[in-house]
Parts: sequence; C-alpha cells; structure tokens
Amino acid sequence: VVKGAQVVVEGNMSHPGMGPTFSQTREVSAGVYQGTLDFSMPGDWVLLMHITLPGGLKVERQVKVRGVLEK
Ligand SMILES: [Cu+2]
Repeated sequence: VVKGAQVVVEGNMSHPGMGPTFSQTREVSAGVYQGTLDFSMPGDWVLLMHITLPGGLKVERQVKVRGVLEK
C-alpha cells in the first residue's frame, strides 16, 4: 500500500493520429486512488500511470485494457 502519492493516468491507443487523454486521481482511502477516464474510442487502450511517491520519486506503471466496447 502506497499512501500519499500523486497518480495521473494517461490513456493511449496504439494507432497514430490520436492524442492521449488524461485523468487526475485522488486518494479516496489509504492507498486507493480513484479517477475517471474517458475511453473516447472503442478498441485497445494502454493506460500509463504516472505516479509521484511521497518522497518525490516518480515511477510509471502500464496497464493494457483490450477490447473497449462502443458506447
Ligand atoms: Cu483511437
């Protein structure tokens, strides 16, 4: 559990010609970060978590989200 971090989520699709979409998150309980990201297009997405730890160290984690459906 990592408390007191700043987490920004960047959503990207694999094809060219589409910019990233960002979401700020907030820590809703100790070590749990919540935000809303607009999956503006169906298909495969990659989420990049830009994490700044309480000491200032920055880390990144990547999560693949495949097969987002049409709204
Ligand atoms: Cu797209």
